[in-house]
Amino acid sequence: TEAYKGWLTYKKITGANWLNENNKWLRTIVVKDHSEVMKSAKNELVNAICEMTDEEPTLANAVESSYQILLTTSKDNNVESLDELNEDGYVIQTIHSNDRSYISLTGKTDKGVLYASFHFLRLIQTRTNLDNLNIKENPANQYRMINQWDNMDGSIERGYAGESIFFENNKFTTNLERIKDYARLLSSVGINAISINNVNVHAVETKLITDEFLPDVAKVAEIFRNYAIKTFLSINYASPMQLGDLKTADPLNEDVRQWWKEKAKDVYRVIPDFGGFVVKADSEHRPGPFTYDRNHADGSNMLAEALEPFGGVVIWRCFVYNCMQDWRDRKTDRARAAYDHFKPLDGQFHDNVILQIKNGPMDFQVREANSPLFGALTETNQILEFQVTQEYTGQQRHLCYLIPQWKEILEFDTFAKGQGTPIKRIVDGSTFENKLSGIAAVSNIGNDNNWTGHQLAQANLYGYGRLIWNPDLSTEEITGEWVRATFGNDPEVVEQITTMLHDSWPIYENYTSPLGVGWMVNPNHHYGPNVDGYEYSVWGTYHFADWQGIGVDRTVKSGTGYTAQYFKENADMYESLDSCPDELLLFFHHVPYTHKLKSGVTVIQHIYNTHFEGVEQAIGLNERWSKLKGKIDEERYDNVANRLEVQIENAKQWRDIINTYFFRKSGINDEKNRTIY
Ligand code: BDP
Repeated sequence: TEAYKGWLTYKKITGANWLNENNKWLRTIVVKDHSEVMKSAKNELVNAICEMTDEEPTLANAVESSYQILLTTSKDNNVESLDELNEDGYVIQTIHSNDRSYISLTGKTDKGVLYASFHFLRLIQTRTNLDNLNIKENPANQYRMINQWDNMDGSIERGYAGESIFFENNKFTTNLERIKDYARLLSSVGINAISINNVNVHAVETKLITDEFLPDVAKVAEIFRNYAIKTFLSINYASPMQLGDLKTADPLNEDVRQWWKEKAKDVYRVIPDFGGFVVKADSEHRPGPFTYDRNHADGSNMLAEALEPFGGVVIWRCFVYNCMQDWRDRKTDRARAAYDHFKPLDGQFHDNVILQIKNGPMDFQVREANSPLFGALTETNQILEFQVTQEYTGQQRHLCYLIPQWKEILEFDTFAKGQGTPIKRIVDGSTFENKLSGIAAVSNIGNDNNWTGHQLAQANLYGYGRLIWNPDLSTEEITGEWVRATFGNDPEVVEQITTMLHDSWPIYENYTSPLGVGWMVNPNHHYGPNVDGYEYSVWGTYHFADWQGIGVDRTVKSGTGYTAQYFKENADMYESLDSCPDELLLFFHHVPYTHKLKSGVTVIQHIYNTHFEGVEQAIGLNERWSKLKGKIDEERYDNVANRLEVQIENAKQWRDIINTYFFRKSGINDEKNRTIY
């Protein structure tokens, strides 16, 4: 169904105009070399063109007549600017030479040709005229990665779209077709790396790097390889002990080092192009080097040495903080943790270690500050981590389009090398000339027929891939592509869905936790409102609301000193109440409810206003969607309609609980006298 096909829905082209003008190009495909990746490119083109035009293109080995599509990595085909391509780059060009015209999809490597093919299909989906194409693309980021948080029992940590497509009953799935379709979706937006199991590695997944499971991993890796995607595994730092071989996992112990070297050999014997290990260590009760009084450089470098001979890398996560802290001690600030742990180690990591840094210092909140580690690490490979799965942003029951959020983050100026050092230029490796760099994100898919639970949540996966390929793309461009590829070109459909997507993040922010303070969710599953859910617990996630005010004082002057982790311009901006932006006010400051925001209203009135508005806006989303009844197939229509109902109900709960809580705490009336319980 179309729900399943997602943006690779290739509907038959109706309305003769476009087809009449362009069909001539689509009848023959010339393939110059025959790697597996090249075959994937060819198959994608053949199948899609067939579906869209009802004609199966013929295949040829050489450009003989006019009007053909040429797939090639070779330079001898009149295409200019091939030298400007990087490994994954490509050129799409309509070439009119003396005796013939053809469209060349040229890559420096076969990967580029595959990406070019998907791009070409997108041009057809969006009805672009093919007569004079001249497109050159190089991905900005080298690693463009997806992290599955899948467990081998089939469950998915923070998964909201069914069970794992990789594992069931502590085994690998036998449904390899579905994995292939996932590879197609990922590759079509340029994703080139995947880790297939949860960063929290339990007993059974610890065995993924043993003979018991490596042959299965190899099968999956082959599927992904054919779509130019490298496979990684999350490993258990304590594997040498857990797998029963050693009594320690001390990174400086010779036996431990040897053990990992042997292990790496085992893995690469079976999967010669294996990507490497993703590691969550010393975080939320996971084992790590701290047990042995070693630091994270010791831990990651040991693994890096083992992988180095095979070209593998260690992706070491910076999500390290004390999750057992004393909440009464207001000095321990979880937001400080990643910087405090990793900044002092800058320069000590091997050059096949990559640190993976979450976008914010807390944990994927609807709004939080950006991690001050970006810009602070000048001699360390790094990738940024986003969360596509909507753990804190409505769990795919609510509509929350995250591209605008990610854009803001990527555009944020760190001032690391003076003005004009945005995060996107740090994580693409250009600012500090990192050898390895890029972006990763936690996936939002499962085995639901539509992959993402909420049909429109597919846009987050699509947009993630497109944005990290080219962070300079605008939200509008990305949304436009996705909506048209997924739902077709009916202007009413395009307009309504585009507007819904663009409005959705601010709407979600409105009715949930205000002004950057975050949290206020139910503990454990993190769905729905619970203002004090985490307030008196050990996790380090507080709002400090009392009868007078709310917010976390992270200033140097009177708080945790977190603001000092930024470069001066940003440190000053956040430190001062006057210049701290409204949307992050409570992330950085504790203020009275009567404090006036830059918007002119008081904090308490802002809370009331946004919570009332948010619900109205959620209702508005539903009204927009209902206009599309009959214009979209039932499966997709009903899916979204049902979820919007659920969203509205839950938004009302948020509104009522948040407003009541703060009304009772503060005793201050709503200026507009709306009902608060
Ligand atoms: C948090 C999740 C938790 C993850 C953790 C992580 O609540 O399930 O294990 O992040 O990133 O967002 O390691």
